[in-house]
Amino acid sequence: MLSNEKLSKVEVIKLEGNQLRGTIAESLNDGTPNFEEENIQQLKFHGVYQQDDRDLRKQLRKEGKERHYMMMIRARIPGGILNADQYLQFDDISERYGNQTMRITTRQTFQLHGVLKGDLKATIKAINDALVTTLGGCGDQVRNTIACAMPRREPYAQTVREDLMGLVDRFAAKTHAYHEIWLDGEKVDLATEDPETPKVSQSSIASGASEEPLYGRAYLPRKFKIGFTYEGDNCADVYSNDLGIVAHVEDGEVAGYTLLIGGGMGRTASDENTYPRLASPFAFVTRAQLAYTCEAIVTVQRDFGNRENRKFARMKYLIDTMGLDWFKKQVEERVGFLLTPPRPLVWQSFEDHLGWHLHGDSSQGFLGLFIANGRIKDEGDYKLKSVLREIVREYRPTIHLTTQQNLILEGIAESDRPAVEKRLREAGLPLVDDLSALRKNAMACPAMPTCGLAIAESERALPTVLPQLEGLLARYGLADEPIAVRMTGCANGCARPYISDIGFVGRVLGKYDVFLGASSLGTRLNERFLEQVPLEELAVVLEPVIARYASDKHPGERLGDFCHRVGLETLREVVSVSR
Ligand code: SRM
Ligand code: SF4
Repeated sequence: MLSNEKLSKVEVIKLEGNQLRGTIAESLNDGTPNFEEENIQQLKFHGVYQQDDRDLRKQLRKEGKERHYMMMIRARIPGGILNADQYLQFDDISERYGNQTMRITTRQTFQLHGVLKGDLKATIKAINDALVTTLGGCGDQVRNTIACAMPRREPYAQTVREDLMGLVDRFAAKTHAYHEIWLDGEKVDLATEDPETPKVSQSSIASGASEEPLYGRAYLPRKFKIGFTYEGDNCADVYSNDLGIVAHVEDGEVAGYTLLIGGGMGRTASDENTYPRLASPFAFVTRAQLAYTCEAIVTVQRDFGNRENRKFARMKYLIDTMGLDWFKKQVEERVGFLLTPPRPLVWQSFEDHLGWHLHGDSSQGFLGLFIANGRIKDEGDYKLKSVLREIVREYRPTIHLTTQQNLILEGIAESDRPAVEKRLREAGLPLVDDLSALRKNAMACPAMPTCGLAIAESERALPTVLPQLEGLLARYGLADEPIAVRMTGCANGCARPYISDIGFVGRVLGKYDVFLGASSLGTRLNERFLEQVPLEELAVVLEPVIARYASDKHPGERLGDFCHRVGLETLREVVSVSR
């Protein structure tokens, strides 16, 4: 056990925070627009980040005024599934208390931005009224557990869902603080099945216990991310999680899971000792072994993860410091049996589940919609938020949020499809067939003006680069190539730019490092190709690479694989000659 002097500041705050209470309740009534540091850290566990409007910072400073504080609230929506009422409740809450937009995140949940401190309690209460929680949205605990978003009606998918929800329950914080602070002590029973869409199985999130049997007083050293998928379909980028869980389906049944451990994208641009890492194949477990093996993995990280320096506190650094064999022995000691080696994994696809798909030979299906940067909003003639509200009210689909920031309407009758699609198009939402291959694979993180860590634009900058790249690809006859572009406003990697054909990572205001060479299947990271390229030149500097790709690519070869095969050194020479 480390002495308090050695612990990082956040560790001390957690230890002294009385199981996530801090003085949040008192601060809610103190009439100020913001929280102080200790409570800011505690609030993350409750799904709340304190932010300020960065567009206003300069002006307010000039006027001698304080920052315009506002809160971002992140829900926890396991596997991204909501019923129609829950969706409509989020829509309503975002209108009443937020900035009128809803943001689908890369971990398939909703973020609401722009909530004022005075409205925070009412907002969280309203989210819980929809039987959704925000506890576990953020903080040093197991975060929202993600899964391949494709709606599947086969019995094996129900089994995987049950196993996922079992882990969600097991890893949910058990403190009563959340209910005391936001729900006036009420305990909401989320275990009830929704009669409308019974497959949306909910979990109980807090037992009311006054202590944490799993997390203890200090919770985990850092965030911990879990992702599920099915062998062959890596739409959810499972290798980017601390713990990836890959279901093997044989003869229509779940034969077990291959576990991958130690993934994480975060790095600090100024520190070469930090790095993105893909999860390593670890073990194969049966369904019966899944929960306690996962718990053993989480507790090894809990007990040995770095609590002195948060930069190195993710499980990937523990694994690299101590070695995979050491980690395995620790887990085996805790589970009491020898682990079975992981099964070899074969991936066929990584693409999101967009467009229209029928469920087998039924008359119902699902429609996957591309949502630019996950932002559901109305703006001018673009009436996405309104039209989704109307469609959800009328057709009552189940909503599946995806890990690529998109949204699937599930349970639409084939006969209703033309009317639904017509309404979406009229509201200004291009359907998947209207979009270039580049656009439907593009993602950006929020960055400015809400993210306190952003050093460059992202969500507001990517739309200026995409048309230039589309033009470039069209000139070289590559308009149909599914090239994934991902942009972030800093090196933390929230839109997973290190697993994409082209990654743009904000380095300073207006300039980006360019990354190339990843495997589109999510099994190889890309490498830094160029540094500090101005936003306006991003497409220009890539022209020689695209030209070379057009002339030298093998049939079916993806841009990332091509760059890896040819080598970034060679491609850098091509670029420098043409500059
Ligand atoms: Fe993230 C911090 C947004 C997915 C790695 N991330 C943040 C914060 C909360 C900034 C902060 O700490 O003050 C951002 C809030 C911005 C805003 O205004 O909304 C933020 N992260 C996001 C979202 C909304 C991006 C998006 O485009 O959707 C995603 C929310 C996911 C969710 O629902 O839980 C989001 N963040 C990710 C991912 C991708 C993933 O998990 O698949 C990563 C890389 C994977 C990983 O965790 O390694 C990621 N976010 C980070 C990091 C770096 C962590 C590290 O290990 O170094 C930070 C900074 C930190 O934790 O110190 C961060
Ligand atoms: Fe903010 Fe950086 Fe994450 Fe973008 S990548 S949301 S700028 S922390």
